[in-house]
Amino acid sequence: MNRFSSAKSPIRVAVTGAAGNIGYALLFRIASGQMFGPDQPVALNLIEIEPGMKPLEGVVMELKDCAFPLVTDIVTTSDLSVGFKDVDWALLVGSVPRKKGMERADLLGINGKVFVGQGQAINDYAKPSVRVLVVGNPCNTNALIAMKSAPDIPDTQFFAMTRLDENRAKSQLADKAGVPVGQVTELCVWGNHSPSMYPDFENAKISRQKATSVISDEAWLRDTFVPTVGQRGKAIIEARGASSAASAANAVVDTVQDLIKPTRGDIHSVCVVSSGQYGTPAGIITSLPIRVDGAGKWRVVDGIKLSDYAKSKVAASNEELLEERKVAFGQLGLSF
Ligand code: NAX
Repeated sequence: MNRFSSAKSPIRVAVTGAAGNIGYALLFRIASGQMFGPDQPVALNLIEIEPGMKPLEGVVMELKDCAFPLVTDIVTTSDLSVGFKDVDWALLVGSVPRKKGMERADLLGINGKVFVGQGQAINDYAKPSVRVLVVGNPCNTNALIAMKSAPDIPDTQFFAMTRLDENRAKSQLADKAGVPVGQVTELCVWGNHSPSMYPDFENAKISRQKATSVISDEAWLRDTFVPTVGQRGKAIIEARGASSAASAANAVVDTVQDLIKPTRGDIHSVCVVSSGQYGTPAGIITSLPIRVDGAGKWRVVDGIKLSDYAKSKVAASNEELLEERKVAFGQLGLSF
């Protein structure tokens, strides 16, 4: 440890797909202290597949050239037993993208195999207290597969990311209402991280008032806002010629922060294993409203009233997750 670091022992973080677009935006945020705090040393285990190892060398050169005082060591590897060794957090970002001619079922099967291997390695080599956040798509089902492949790690330590969708939704509402985005609170995205997700505007608040009383144009909320949030990733690809990376990395930082800090007042959208709350199918990893208590334990917030419209949107998104599970588990020979 160098002379600028605190006496805290480092948090060891594995990042898969470390040389990819999101990895490039994410690693510098972790290393600078934005994820775990300005006095928390971090050790980085950067995992890539063979073709990614060379670009990863370049990323590591840049990380070193930042001379981040909090970074205690950096491991680069394509060996999962090395990459997940003793990690406190596993951020599973790498995933095989859908290519031309590839069916959705093919993608579920190909990535499914990857997440079986990663889940098994996490089970065998990570700390038992490891927390796993899956970003690589289809992230809910990939997280479920990793969870099923890691029987010794509690299911409650597996998450998938919908915080980017929450942030996108908040920003859309803020723009429409003409307020700073920080005024939009209690906005939960429900369901699958896919265009079927439901950003619950009916329970959201704008400047502490019901969002629907600030934005009374219901047709806009249902027919413009909801699809805009669901299609935002596609719109970014069309405009930028590349998929969202900095905002995705930012959402990874937000999600980890949400999970390590006690929640004050607000709620957060995180995909967690359902135990049937709000009629969601138990056993799938779906986005739900959560809060974290003072002991660092997350719980699904109860008492949120969903309208029949909201219930039908949430149910449709969860139906999609059941279908993804059926297809992926069928191909992998896993049982529910
Ligand atoms: P890139 O294609 O730029 O990078 C992916 C990296 O992962 C590559 O460097 C590749 O070599 C590596 N990789 C592939 N398979 C691997 C494996 N088995 N082990 C380790 N590394 C592996 O994609 P990027 O833009 O970084 O996106 C990464 C993933 O995030 C994609 O699946 C993407 O769809 C997903 N996203 C998820 C979001 C979410 O909100 N949950 C939003 C952003 C993003 O679309």
